[in-house]
Amino acid sequence: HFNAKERECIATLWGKASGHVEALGAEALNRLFKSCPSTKTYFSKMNLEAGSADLKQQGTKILNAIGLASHHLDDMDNALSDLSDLHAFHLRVDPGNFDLLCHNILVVLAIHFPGEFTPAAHAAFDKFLASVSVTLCSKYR
Ligand code: ZNH
Repeated sequence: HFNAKERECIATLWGKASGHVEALGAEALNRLFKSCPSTKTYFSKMNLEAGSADLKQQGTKILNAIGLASHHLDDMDNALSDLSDLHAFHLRVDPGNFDLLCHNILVVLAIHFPGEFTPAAHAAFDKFLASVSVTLCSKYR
């Protein structure tokens, strides 16, 4: 799983991001929708313009879930259980979309926290987001 250095990197980066979930989350979603337009189909009822209230609200929810996961590196299945039910049984988001979102989250962190986004932190956070994605996709059949 995660070694001590990885845990330190994840905690440091999340420590920087946690106070800005709305802005960072909205920016990550805006970048996702601009760079991968097919992902917009899941959010047909939302206003997906840059800076919209919907984008801020959804971005906040996603990043708060990632924050929760960062505090449960060793029991993510439990901590994200309801959320994986939602994505697998109700939303049925194609698993490939998770990589796209994770990539855009990394881009946003790299832009806003260049000092903390060292190669080691990049690798650790990438691994962390991948394991959040695996968890959220674990109940797909
Ligand atoms: Zn998701 C929802 C998280 C991915 C799509 N999400 C959601 C929520 C959360 C989340 C928290 C809310 C819930 C409630 O409300 O209860 N996601 C998440 C995370 C991730 C995700 C953490 C990763 C990392 N999602 C995703 C993707 C997609 C999605 C990739 C596609 C593309 N989600 C979604 C939808 C929804 C959600 C559609 C619903 C919205 C509404 O509200 O309508």
